[in-house]
Amino acid sequence: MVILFMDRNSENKEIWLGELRKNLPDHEIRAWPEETGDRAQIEIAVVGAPAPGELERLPNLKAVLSTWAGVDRLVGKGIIPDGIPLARMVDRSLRADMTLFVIHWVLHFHREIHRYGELQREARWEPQPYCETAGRRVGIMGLGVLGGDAAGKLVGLGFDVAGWDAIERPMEGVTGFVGQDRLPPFLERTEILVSLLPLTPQTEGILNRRTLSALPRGACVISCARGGHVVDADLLEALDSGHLDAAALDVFREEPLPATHPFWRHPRVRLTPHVAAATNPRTAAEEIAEDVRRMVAGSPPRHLVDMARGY
Ligand code: OXD
Repeated sequence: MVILFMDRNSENKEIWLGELRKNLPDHEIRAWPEETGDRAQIEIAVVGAPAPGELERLPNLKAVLSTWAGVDRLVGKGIIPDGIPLARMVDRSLRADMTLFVIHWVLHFHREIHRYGELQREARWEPQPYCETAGRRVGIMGLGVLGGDAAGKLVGLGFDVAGWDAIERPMEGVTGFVGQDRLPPFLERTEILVSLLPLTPQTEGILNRRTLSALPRGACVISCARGGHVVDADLLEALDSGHLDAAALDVFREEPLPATHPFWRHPRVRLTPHVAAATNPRTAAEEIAEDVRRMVAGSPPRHLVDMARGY
């Protein structure tokens, strides 16, 4: 098969091409735009950020494989030609990194490290009230590949974990809350909230004044999926009023986050530049190779996106 690797801004282009060629020695891997060649020969596009309109120009395209776990930049934007299946990236390395990132912040907030940081600056020796791990209520929004992994590992560490999702995804040890109606009780019991939802029209702005105020006073928020989940002004208000204790933010509506954004200097915000978990070309190329082999054998790729649902 002829496979086109398309990414307008991948810093890792050469690494990706090397890994794809290593894992798919019997297939031809071309780099967009310089090696595109005869467009009619291309059957699979492996895309990060494809140029708008480019995929429409591939008349024999059979599937688009995303190098990103989140496909919100591809769905509903007129980028994927009608009827062409899109698969999202499920990369074991990205999943493991995301889970470690989440665990880092859950432990940080659980053990009040953010508060000790403030106290240290004022040379105040003030042990904070003890909360045993089994009594710490963590809530994961989105129990898909990433949220499910983080939830399972947090259960393993002994936390009291609940998960909220639009669809039922039962998990051992995790108290499940399903659908809009069950969002309020999920929030009411959540002291540390982790957002690992896909970004869709239904989840856009889901962390807003109403939902944040449903969290118990002193709750902490970890946002590491998409910045579009957060209504920035509402989060700032909840932090300023003291309703929320702290927020760890890795993703933003605008990236890079503009230097003037109040998140940068907010004393209760811990901020990282969208680094929680990136696709690792070494492991991800193995996943892409597996999907290509499936397609050669006449099966569809795995992890197909439901275009109507948006993930
Ligand atoms: C992704 C990401 O979706 O890194 O893969 O945000």
